[in-house]
Amino acid sequence: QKVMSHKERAVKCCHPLVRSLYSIMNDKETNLCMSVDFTSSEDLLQLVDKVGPHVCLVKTHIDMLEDFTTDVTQQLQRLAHKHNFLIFEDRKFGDIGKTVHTQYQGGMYKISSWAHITNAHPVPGPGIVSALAEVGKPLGRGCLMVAEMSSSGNLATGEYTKAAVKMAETNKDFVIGFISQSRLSADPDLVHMTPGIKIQMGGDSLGQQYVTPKMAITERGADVIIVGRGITGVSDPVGAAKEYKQAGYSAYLNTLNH
Ligand code: UP6
Repeated sequence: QKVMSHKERAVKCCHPLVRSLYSIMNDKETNLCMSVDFTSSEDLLQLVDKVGPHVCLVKTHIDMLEDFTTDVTQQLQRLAHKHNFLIFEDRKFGDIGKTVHTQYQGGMYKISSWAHITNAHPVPGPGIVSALAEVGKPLGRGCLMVAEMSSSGNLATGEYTKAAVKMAETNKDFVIGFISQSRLSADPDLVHMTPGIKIQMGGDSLGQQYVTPKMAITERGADVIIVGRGITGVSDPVGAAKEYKQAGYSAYLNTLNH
């Protein structure tokens, strides 16, 4: 199967947000998304400012912050502009349409107002996509379906995963891809993002399972690798980010030559 380059996808993909993402990936030569799972706003913003030049995407769990104010999301947007990356709030919405509509648009975090990308579990059925789209589509936002997970014993397999793929393929005006562990759709419009990545394979004590950047990209077909503690948990996060960027990008270049 012929792989489309970032450059081609930056022009040909149907969703403007996907074209922006691939154009950033092409310009900055990176398919790295950093997951900054911090509890302090200052820690988060400081690291994002340092690592920003090396990533295409910064992923947040905004509800982990103990000192959240709207200033954090304003600063995040400023840094996204400064370093040319997109913001992905890993909210993993998973409720009925009416509830997720309010959670996405309002509450304390107002996720739709600052996050270019968010994600949703397919478990409630297609109503979750229509509800989130009602909020996000007019703002040009995009959503990823959590079609597979990295944690051991997870239930996102088989028919469940297939249903998630269908939800994506039939809602491409808002759903821009997947959180997955494998290539689920041949459609180049749909972005595959893979978490559970570390240079050292293995896991943690709470069920996380890691594969290497190279495995995720060349064997599992990831477009974007999502790295958290591999970067944030080491003494030199910027050095680590450069390593993951390099590993991820050279694996991508290899897929083009095959
Ligand atoms: N994440 C996974 N696996 C999934 C979906 N999401 O690990 O299947 C998220 C976690 C965390 C990040 O919520 O924010 O990706 C992975 O972090 P780590 O690299 O530190 O393990």
